[in-house]
Amino acid sequence: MVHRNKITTLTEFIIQRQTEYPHAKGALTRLLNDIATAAKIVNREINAAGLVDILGTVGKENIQGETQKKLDVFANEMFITALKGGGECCAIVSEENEKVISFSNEFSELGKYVVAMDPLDGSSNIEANVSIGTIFSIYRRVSEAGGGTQEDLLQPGTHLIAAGYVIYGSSTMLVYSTGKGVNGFTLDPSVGIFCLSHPNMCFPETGKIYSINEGNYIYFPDGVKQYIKYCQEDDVHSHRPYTSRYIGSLVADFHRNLIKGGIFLYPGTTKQPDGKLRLLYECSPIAYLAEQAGGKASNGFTRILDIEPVSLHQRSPFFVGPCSMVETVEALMRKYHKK
Ligand code: AHM
Ligand code: MG
Repeated sequence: MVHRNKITTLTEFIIQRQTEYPHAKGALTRLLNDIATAAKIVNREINAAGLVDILGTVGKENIQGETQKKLDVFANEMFITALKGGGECCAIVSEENEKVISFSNEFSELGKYVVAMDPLDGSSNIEANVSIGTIFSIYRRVSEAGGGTQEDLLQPGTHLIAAGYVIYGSSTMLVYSTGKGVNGFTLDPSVGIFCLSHPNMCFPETGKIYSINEGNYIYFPDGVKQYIKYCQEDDVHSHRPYTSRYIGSLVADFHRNLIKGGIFLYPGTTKQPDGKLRLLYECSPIAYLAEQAGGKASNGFTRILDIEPVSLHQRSPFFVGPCSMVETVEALMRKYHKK
């Protein structure tokens, strides 16, 4: 007789989790389902990208001065539509839009959550068929009523209610946390359902991978240069030299490091003192997942989740991975840079 393990779908899983909160009314469950539905549609479009004329740029630049790809625009619109239509979210900040998108229609203004998202991260990789991702953060609104405001979105990561990412890779996965560990779901494309495949994801205690764009080495702070030197030294006990792996797609680099054990670094540079990655929809949600998986995330001196955002698209240096690896970078940053 063939014994099969019971399949747990994402929908079943989030409903089960909701029962742990006796006063919950299901709004967060519905919001997560809205995100999952949009992700499936974006996934379908990404898979078709090589077949239809959707690759390439729209020709416009987004507010960061980067060329927008057609799929960025599509993903952005898809998530906005899903979140607006779902009615649980009253405002969004997206990498693709300068200002807060506030839902003030009769239906959505009841939403008690706000979402910060990067609808398609790593989009410079699209043409090369390299993994890309969606990153999202969910906060409870702080304003009383009406459409959500900037104030609702400028919250530190310590206020996060949930965060996650979707990785569009060799298989598509949704990985999320509501503050009780991290769980990963793989999309079964034949039936269009996310199934629990990676329960209770945890960082290995330490790792052997370091991920950084070493092409920028000349511009790195000395603490980071010293850390790279440390990674490349020969030391049997700490399994050094480490392996260098860098995709250039935050979700894919983080996902691999979470599974295999490794640190991701995007430091500030002499050219960009705050680095490249955005606090609200890249660093904070990934930091939240890292902590929930037993790891750590820092800007070199301060815990990412403790940073109080002052603007929607602010950037932050970012170091994330197993605690021991991040602490080694922090020690070198403190040694070489007084703060
Ligand atoms: P994007 O949001 O414009 O796609 O940029 C973010 C991406 C991250 O996924 C990745 O970690 C980083 O940019 C790579 O940057 P670089 O090419 O400078 O190494
Ligand atoms: Mg991005």
